[in-house]
Amino acid sequence: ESEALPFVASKVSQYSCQRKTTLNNCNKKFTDAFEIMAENYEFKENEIFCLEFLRAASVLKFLPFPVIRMKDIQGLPCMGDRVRDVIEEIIEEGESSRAKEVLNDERYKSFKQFTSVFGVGVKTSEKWYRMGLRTLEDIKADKSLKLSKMQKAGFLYYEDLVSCVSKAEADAVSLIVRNTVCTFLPDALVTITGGFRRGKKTGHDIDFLITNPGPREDDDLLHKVVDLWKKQGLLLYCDIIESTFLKEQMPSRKVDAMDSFQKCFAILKLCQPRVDNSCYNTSKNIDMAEVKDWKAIRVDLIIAPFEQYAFALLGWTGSRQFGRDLRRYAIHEKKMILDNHALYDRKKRIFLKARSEEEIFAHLDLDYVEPWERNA
Ligand code: 8DG
Ligand code: MN
Ligand code: MN
Repeated sequence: ESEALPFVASKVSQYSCQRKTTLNNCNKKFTDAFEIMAENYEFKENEIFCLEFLRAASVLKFLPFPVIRMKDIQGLPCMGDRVRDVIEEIIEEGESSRAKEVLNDERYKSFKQFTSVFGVGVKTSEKWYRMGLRTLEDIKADKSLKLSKMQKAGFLYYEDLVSCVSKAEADAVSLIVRNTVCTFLPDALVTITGGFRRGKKTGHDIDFLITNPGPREDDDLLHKVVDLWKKQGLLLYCDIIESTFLKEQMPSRKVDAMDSFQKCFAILKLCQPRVDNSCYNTSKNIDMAEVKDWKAIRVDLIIAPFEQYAFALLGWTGSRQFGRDLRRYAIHEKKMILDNHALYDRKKRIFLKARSEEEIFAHLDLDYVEPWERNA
């Protein structure tokens, strides 16, 4: 391949879609602190400060060397005063007192616990916190609280869902998803997206994008798939969101907009016989029937029309920061609007078609960035 070029900080783009960010992060000490700061601002609904720290984290994840002096960040984008203060302290003291304060903050600790439950976001956490509730035990003990169906499932399968999904589990679920989808649509294309497509070894869920090449469409596919899983006893929870996409709909300018695909947020029961502990079990006299031999796994299924597949794939592969920067770059540098459905050229007033992610990057005059280089 090409020769390694000397690193020039001032040439680093402020947009992560113009950088290649693999999972080899040599500045984890800094980026962990930034992510704590960002999450705390997210809990306070301070989007500006939250994004400031997320952007800074993304720049340092890209850096091919560990930062050891302030001089190392000279000329880099996204290094505002708040960010520099944290870096300076970590260089001098080995840790950030601000990040440490956040970790010890009562409000942060409560929000962190609350949002770790499937179906609980910042809004719900805020409500519970205002009611004086602080821990998950408080929530479970308060019988007057009205939990949504999603939150009930979140509490019911809590232990399984907070333990990460492994690559092996993702592969096992992938087989189930492919098999079931192909029962109804043999030509359907099922692609793992999200963190696993970016090469991550673990995830909080598994994301699948489903499309059907060719003319045949099946609006009932998702319903058929979950109905079969229900019959097979594999479905622990599911919430189907119907598509709200309108033909010729303008792409959304919002950098964090939700898309309008038909999708399903599900919890699957993955059967995984435990390693043979019969010796231990007989000696302790544990009935094997009581040993749980399955794990609850969060699965997202997204259905995209074939013409929108490349846009959906790009959006759902993430990372979230990479997606935000793609959209921001498209608007500010290209006068184009990109979302998970389409790309619109505002100067030419036309929609730019694409059958692959490569074509979308080309429309935007961007060098292609491989999925495993999108860990911004
Ligand atoms: P993880 O599950 O391993 O924790 O990470 P991830 O796979 O990157 O995150 P994710 O929350 O599962 O979402 C996958 C990507 O999809 C993420 O980078 C952002 C993108 N995305 C959209 N629309 C939506 C949406 O409506 N909800 C979520 N959660 N993500 C979305 O394009
Ligand atoms: Mn995911
Ligand atoms: Mn997901």
